[in-house]
Amino acid sequence: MKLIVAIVNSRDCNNVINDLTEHDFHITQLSTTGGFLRAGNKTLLIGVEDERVDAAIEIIRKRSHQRKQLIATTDAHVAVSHPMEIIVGGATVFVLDVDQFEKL
Ligand code: 2BA
Repeated sequence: MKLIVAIVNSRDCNNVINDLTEHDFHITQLSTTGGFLRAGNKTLLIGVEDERVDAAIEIIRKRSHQRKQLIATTDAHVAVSHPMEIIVGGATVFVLDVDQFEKL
C-alpha cells in the first residue's frame, strides 16, 4: 500500500476530489499554506493499493493546471519592487510506502 500526498491548487481541488471520489479513491483533505507564496492550497492524503497509484496520479494530473502568477521582488539597493512571473502547479505529488494500515 502507498500513501499519496498531493499538494493541489485550491482552485483545482474540487475537480480533483470529485474525480478521485468518482473512481473510488478515499481522500483526506487538509487546508495548507505554501511556504513561498504564503497562499492557501490543499493537501490531499490518499491511501491506495500499489496497483492503483498510477490511476490516482493520472486523475490528479488531468485535473490540476499550471497558472502564471506575478510576484513582487524587491531590490534592496534601490528600494524598487520588480514584478516576476512564476508558474504555480500543477500538483506536487509525493508517494510514500505504508508499513501498516488499520481501520480500528
Ligand atoms: P509555495 O511554496 O507557495 O510555492 C508556490 C510557487 O512558487 C511554486 O509552485 C514555485 O513556482 C514557486 N517557488 C516556490 N519556491 C520557490 C523559490 N525558492 N524560488 C523561486 N520560486 C519558488 P509549485 O512548485 O507548483 O509549488 C506549489 C506548492 O506546492 C508550494 O507552494 C508548496 O506548498 C508545495 N510544494 C512544492 N514543492 C514542494 C516540496 N518540495 N515540498 C513541500 N511542498 C512543496
